[in-house]
Amino acid sequence: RTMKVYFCGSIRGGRDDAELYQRIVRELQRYGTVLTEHVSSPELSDRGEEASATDRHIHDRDMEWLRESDVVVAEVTQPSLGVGYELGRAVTMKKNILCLFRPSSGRSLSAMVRGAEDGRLFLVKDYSEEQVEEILKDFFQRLAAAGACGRR
Ligand code: 6IA
Repeated sequence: RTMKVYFCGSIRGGRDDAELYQRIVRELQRYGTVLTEHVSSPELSDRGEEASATDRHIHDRDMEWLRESDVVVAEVTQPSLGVGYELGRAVTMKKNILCLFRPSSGRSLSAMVRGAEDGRLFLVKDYSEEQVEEILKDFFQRLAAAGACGRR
């Protein structure tokens, strides 16, 4: 079956990188079904709200998608409480996790994310925008080689 990918990116934490999220999601769609495509939506502001969806609904639905997912890819340059929370929950669920951070931002990644790297299930990759394709290709190749594809 096709791999299910949970993409994380900042919403209320700030939408500065929304365009980059779109590029990443488009690339991820080559490898599987992206459950959280809306995170990259250009129509979505940092208010991150829609009239019908309460925050509890958003949280519960996202947790269900997270449980269903085979792999979690997070753009972590723009600090976001929601992304940090998702990563913590994903660790407990023993998901394959890839965090993407751009040092060119001048920011310094949280020790709670950088320090979670274990070289196996939790990977942190410093990158620049033009490396997105290459890094994802590499990551999914390794996953396939490790037989992690499609396994829960
Ligand atoms: O704290 P943040 O808002 O920056 O957290 C962003 C992360 O939490 C993303 O990776 C999302 O998966 C999740 N998240 C936060 N807000 C929403 C949301 N709002 N919808 C879905 N996921 C969210 C309403 C958007 C609307 C299109 C239904």
